[in-house]
Amino acid sequence: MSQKEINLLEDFEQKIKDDVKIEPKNWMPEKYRKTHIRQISQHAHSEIVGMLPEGNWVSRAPTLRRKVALLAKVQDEAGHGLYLYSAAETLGITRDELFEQLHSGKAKYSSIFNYPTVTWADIGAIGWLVDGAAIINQVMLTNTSYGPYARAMVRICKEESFHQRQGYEIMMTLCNGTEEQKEMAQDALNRWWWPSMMMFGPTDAESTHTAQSMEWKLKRKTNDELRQMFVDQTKPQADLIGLTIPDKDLKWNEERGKHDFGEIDWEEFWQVVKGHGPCNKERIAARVKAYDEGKWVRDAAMAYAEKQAQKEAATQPISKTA
Ligand code: FAQ
Repeated sequence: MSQKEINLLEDFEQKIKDDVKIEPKNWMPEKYRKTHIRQISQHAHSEIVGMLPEGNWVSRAPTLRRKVALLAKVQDEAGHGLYLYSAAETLGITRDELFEQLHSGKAKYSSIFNYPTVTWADIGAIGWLVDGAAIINQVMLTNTSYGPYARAMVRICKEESFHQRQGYEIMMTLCNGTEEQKEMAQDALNRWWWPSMMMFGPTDAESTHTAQSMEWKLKRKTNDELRQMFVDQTKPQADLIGLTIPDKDLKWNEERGKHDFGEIDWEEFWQVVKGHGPCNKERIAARVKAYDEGKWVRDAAMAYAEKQAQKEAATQPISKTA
């Protein structure tokens, strides 16, 4: 390493230590750049793939009010994808490259979106549990070390918080309804609980990236710490609406001041991550179709931008171009 590189590295490390944000034009180690492209793009992919299971219910929402709220939520997820793809692009990768990685299976997206939404209660469970888990993970990211990622997360968290409440309100309404509606809510909780627990990723002992990401302050809390927060937050919410979390080992531990909980089926988690979940193929096929069908829109926008640029160049005063 040359003296210049040593100085740059020292300057970078000092910024991390002092909680000064790293910005796109600042020098950064190549591994920091690559790790951020990996995580931010996987996060962006999760947002837009996450639109699919919910989009499935837009036309079947039980009332106009529910339809409007769900439509707004699905549109929000598209917006989150856009901020995050833009943040990833500041690290020197193009949007097309990112989509290619998603479509070819090179890039991951959250395992949770490979499960089907079979009843209306699933929309409640996704808002309550999936957005609930997402917020816990993402609040810490508002304080992450890379500036564009941290700033994107501030707005995303505000919107996720609305999503979580609309989901919980759906569950609450079902629980206050008929016996059949309450059963539907319990059935959705039974199916979504464990996949939601898996969203936080492998245990700290198995996590390949946590140690380095904590050092860079990309992550501020580990996978297991966040999972524990999720359990402690969600259990009283389930109690309040009379639902039972499907985990016989879940109980309050007085000594730890936290809940103990059962073992996650890690075999299922890795199968889903590797592409063998119930809906992996369907999700990727839907994304590829949307990308192909949107080609004319991208082409038209590019042609318009080029025309505008030509017009502007032609009308520029001579003094400016000379
Ligand atoms: N699914 O070493 P770690 C949302 C992979 S957004 C699939 O622990 P890391 C909003 C991981 O990539 C939900 N793969 O990795 C919404 C790595 O593989 P790689 C998404 C997973 O990065 C709501 C390997 O396992 N949120 O829900 C998963 O330090 C409703 C080893 O793992 C984010 O992306 C998983 N669950 O920690 C939208 C938040 N977990 O890359 C619509 C930002 C791990 O080496 C509707 N991301 N893997 O090939 C993060 O905080 C982190 O990336 C973690 C994983 C915590 C997800």
